[in-house]
Amino acid sequence: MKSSDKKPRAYEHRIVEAKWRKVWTDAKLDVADIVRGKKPFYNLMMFPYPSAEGLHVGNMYAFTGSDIYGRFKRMQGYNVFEPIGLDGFGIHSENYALKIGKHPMDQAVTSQKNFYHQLHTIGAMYDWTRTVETYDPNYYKWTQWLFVQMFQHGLAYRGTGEVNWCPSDKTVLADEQVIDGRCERCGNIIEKKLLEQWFFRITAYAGKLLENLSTLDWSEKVKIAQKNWIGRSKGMIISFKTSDGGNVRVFTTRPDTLNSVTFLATSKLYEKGSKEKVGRENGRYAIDPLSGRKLLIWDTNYVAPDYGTGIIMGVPGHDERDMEFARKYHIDIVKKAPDEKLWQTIPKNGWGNIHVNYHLRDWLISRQRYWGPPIPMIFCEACAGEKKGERKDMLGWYSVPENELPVLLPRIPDYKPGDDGIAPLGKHKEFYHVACPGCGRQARRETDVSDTFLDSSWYFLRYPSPRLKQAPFDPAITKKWLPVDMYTGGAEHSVLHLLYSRFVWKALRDWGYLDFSARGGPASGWDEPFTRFFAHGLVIKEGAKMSKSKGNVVTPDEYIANYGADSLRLYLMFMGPYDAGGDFRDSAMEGMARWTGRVWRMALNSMDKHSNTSSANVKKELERLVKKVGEDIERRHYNTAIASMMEFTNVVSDEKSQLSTEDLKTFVKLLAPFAPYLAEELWFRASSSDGWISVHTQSWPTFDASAIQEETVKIVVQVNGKLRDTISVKREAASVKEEIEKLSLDSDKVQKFLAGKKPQKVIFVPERLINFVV
Ligand code: ANZ
Ligand code: ZN
Repeated sequence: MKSSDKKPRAYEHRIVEAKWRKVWTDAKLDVADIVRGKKPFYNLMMFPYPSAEGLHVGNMYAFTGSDIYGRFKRMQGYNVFEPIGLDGFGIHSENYALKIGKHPMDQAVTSQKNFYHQLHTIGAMYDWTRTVETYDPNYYKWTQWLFVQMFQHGLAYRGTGEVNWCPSDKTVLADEQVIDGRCERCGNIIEKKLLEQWFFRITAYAGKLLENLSTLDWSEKVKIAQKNWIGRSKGMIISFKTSDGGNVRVFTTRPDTLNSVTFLATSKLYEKGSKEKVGRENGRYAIDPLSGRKLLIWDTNYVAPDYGTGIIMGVPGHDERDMEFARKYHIDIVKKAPDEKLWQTIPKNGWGNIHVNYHLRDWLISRQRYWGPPIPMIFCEACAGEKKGERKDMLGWYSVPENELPVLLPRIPDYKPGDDGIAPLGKHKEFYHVACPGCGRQARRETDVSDTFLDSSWYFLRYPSPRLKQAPFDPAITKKWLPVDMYTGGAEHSVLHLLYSRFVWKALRDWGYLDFSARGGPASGWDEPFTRFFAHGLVIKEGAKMSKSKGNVVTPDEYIANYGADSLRLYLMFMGPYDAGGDFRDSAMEGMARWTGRVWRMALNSMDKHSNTSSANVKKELERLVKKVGEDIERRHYNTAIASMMEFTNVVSDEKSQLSTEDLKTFVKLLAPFAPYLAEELWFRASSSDGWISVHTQSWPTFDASAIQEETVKIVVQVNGKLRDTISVKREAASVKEEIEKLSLDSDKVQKFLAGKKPQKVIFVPERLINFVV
């Protein structure tokens, strides 16, 4: 491209954006040098799931914040890999297809087109040569492979369990997908059903999943959520002798209250949901090892069958729940002081031992739905009868041999879920009739599909080598690019996706598929898929959560068309700190578009003047800006970075100010991660050379720390958003709202505009601005 192409005066975002998209694509600007690139930096954003026509601004908010960080890292000299794909299998996408009455396979094609089209426009530096779609057979072949590995390593098993059944979605849900007794997706009340299902033994990793949390650089609230979900409890299993010559074991976290035990309780009458405690005598009694007294055993509904041993010692004197039960059934209540010594004496006498229990449950992996990877397992009735099978503990079951993967999801017309708990594929003999891999006789394929969270538990391993045929991921490339350096996504995934991914990662490592020993071993944090995780906030629309039913979903398309992708990016990021989200308002969006225009004019002005030096105030302000924007990006306070850039344009717009072309270019670099198209166009115009070198591959500006150590700070004072005065204060005072408020109100200029009225609201931005609203 030649400098002579540098054309129009007005900023025409449509033309500029289209132009640079093409130039960037042709130059492969955003294609990471996966094999040779030095200083790899894997900047990952949670991939979207298509559950609507397209993305809304909430998605764009999330993607933009992640992209700014990636662009910043690239300018710091890293080889940044920023991939994108679609989590397109699973209940979200299937429900959407069902709703609009389209076959999920057809809808997937439409969704992919729409989503990718939109994602092309938002100005993110995606490597479009490495997309991953979970419904692509080349991808789910390896999701199935992962299932087979789980099976072969004893981590996948069949279990009959009381499962959460959603009568509306007609499927089984994992505990994590039930919120306050209701389905996470549709809000309907969950029923309980006894069904045989596939589970992954995530509980085998409970201890490691918990321990490693402390090594992670993650948002604290997310770590706490995982910690609570895993729920470690240290206690004791105590064994009581029973009247029929046997014994029962209880789990307690309070062995020190054994001296107040008055009964034992089982979970025989357990049912989730009932509030009123119910019990009946079991007929047997146990012996209190301390006093030798008889303790009645009660069958109750308030002890959970799948926690601890499923039996408890009742200590009404110290435990609320036991108290309620004891009152109702007139059981003795004893309240002796807890005895710390019991922690030693109980094991010393052989009555019990220390035991650590976790609240985490195994991962229920099967779904009686259509839109997912068929579970790659085969059951042979004949082999089961002859006590044969791939695993001794699961007679009759065989995994599909690797060379027969993928088990393709067939296109069937009756893909809707049924009321009977039978998966749609279970009505298709041509699918499930298969020869037994063990004996060759007729056997039956599993007809359930796997949970979407399995699809997304490993996609980040696939991204760097997405077209690889012979393995799920390339070992050498994986070694170079993983773990993910920065992961960004919604806090709502704190316990689901983020826990499953960690589990899968640890399992793969234990099986020998991941080797990071050269990078320092588990203790240094390579034991984890996501070194850093940042939970972004949510966008609301004029005070309300964006939702279809409220009709207030904002799609980015019209805003991009009207104002340009850069203005929308800037506006979204200006709403608040990136982890706090913000309220989307049309009027504020327009304000941001005006500022974009101001930047454009400021830049063109500066170029027209060809000045070699900036005025002193501009120089100084720029120095501070470089420091501020870099630091703000690092802590994802994009809003204050943008506010500082706005202030810079204010300073430059002063008549006495001069902005040299060199300093303009520095400003453009700071702007580049936020407004990639505008910055590229300005960079191109301001660069003297004929050859084009992207602003996005320039190095991030540095600053002279000593020049910034000034003592005073200027605070802008506004009345109703209009500049009325500026005051200089000591840096220490510049963040103290009360101080600044007092000083500002001392100003005659401010008093003149307040005109005797009392401010209803005072908006304060530390070290920057105070605004009195009257
Ligand atoms: C006696 C006792 C005395 C208890 C006391 C508590 C307080 P966490 O912290 O959640 O692990 N428990 C054990 N198994 C249970 C089950 N399957 N269903 C319902 N409750 C169960 O809780 C452990 C405590 O919850 C155990 O300690 C037991 O009651 C109860 F002053 O034993 B405790
Ligand atoms: Zn067989």
